[in-house]
Amino acid sequence: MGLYLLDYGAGNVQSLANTLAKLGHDFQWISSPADFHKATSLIFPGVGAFGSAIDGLVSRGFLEPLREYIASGKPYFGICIGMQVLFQSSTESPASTGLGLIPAVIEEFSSIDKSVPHMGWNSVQLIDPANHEGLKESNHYYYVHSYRAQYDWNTPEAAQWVHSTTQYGQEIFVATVRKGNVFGTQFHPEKSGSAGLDLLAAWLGQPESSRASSSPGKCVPRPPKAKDGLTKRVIACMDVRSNDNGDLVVTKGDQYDVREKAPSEAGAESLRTRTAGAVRNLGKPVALAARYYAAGADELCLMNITSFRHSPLQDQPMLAVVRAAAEEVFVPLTIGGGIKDTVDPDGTPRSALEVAGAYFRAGADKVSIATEAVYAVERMRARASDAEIGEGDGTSAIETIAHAYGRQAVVVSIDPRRVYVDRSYDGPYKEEVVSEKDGSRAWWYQCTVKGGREDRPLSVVQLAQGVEKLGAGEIILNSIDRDGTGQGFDIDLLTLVRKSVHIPVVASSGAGKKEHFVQVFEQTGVEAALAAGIFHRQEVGIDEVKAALATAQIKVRT
Ligand code: 1PR
Repeated sequence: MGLYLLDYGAGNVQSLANTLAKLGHDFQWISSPADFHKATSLIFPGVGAFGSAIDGLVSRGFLEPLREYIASGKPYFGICIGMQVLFQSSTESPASTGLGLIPAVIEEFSSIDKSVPHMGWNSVQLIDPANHEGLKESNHYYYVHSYRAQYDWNTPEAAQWVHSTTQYGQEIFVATVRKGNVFGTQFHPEKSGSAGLDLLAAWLGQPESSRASSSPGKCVPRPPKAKDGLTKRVIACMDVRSNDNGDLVVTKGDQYDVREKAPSEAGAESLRTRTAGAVRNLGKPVALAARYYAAGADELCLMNITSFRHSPLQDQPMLAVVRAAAEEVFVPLTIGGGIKDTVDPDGTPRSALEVAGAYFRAGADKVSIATEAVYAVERMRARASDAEIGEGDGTSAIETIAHAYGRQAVVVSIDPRRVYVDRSYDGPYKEEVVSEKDGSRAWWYQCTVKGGREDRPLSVVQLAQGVEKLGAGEIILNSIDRDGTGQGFDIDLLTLVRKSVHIPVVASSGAGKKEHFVQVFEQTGVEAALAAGIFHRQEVGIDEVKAALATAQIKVRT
């Protein structure tokens, strides 16, 4: 069978390649227009922005061969943007024209009642349960997109393509399309754990003749239900650095200090088992990533906390870690640390976009930016008048990466610290001052750079709103005060930021028991919660966290 994958030059296509390898299918990449004639099945794993995808297809001379391939009746599977290009156009990139097979337009989600992008695990509702193609309504699949095709059952020419729908907020949108030789999913099967692997295996397992034929769908009215099916995400985070022997290890700090405490601070237990001053070693990154995937983590983060760059970009040790982790893990993988303009040891400049591109090609799905995000917002504010956030100038890492790969691929990791003030404080951050319920203490949250080593004159709300404006798709909100303490997430911090932005917020730092996850989802509107120490030390399992959330009637992927 001539199975080919289409890569238009942006986005993480490596994940799909890893998935097919895992499923035991050989494939080739489309590398020239002539390859479309050799393909007997074609998968287009599009990630990123609609316009970049169309531009990428045009510049490689792939757009017309793709149109001809689909018209020839041979099986086609489009993923995310690979499905969206079948439509007429997208408001994401009004100047670009899609293939126009499906007579409808892709539009942005409304953020009035929900965070945008729609990011996380949601369900599907089949139009005709008898025609499921391996899709299960009981499963959750991983979605990450800001634009969607609304399901319009009153327009039969478009509705006949619709195979299943999903609800986000009060919007019903197209989850999968199926007609003739075409199958398309808005979600990412290659990132949807075993549910996604099963779906791809079902499609690939059919004879090519079955894959190439299906009847048009029915027009089924589907009004929104009271609640959508998006689940809350539980994320395991691994802070990675080299230890004193030069080995890459997963470490974990207390308030960002990753070295073992001196005997006087550490107590008898540590005295026997640890070496004061050494970098804490909690395991090997790839082995831990595989363990968390198997345990049901909804996403994984790898943070390169010292962003070591003693080697050329392509030899950067963290790339090898991402490559190896992506072969084992079929849920989204975020990589952070050192996503900025850098220079190789031989003097070759590497833009943040190139650095991010190297990670995406290695198998990362999102990059996380911390220090550079603070500087970008500072620059943006400096260009604006006092009362305004300002405008990006298109050069920051957030903007360049979001433009090429889509905003859903750009996460900003914020490292704020509490600054205690008098209750009479009347300074520049007075609007953001939070007080203890009994009024005993008041504080605001100051942003830091370089892993908390340097404070900046920027508040957490200023940073969060600034990075949203620049095009970040998600925020990981750490707390230097809570990191590694096990005292629970900083609810005040999370509430403050959650209400200040429209993009998803991931709660981070301080989880000490499963009840802290219930608390953070019940008391703040955050979309996900991340923990490190309790998972690394096996004090609480991801399954226990999910069970506690389910008992508290919080939707989770089980
Ligand atoms: O500045 O773009 O190069 O990114 C550096 C990244 O490395 C940032 O995301 C920053 O948060 C992270 N980082 C830098 N130094 C440290 C450190 O610990 N010394 N890690 C560090 C910060 C915070 C979380 C942690 C949660 C949960 N770690 O990653 O996993 O706090 O921990 P817990 O559940 O154990 O409480 P750039």
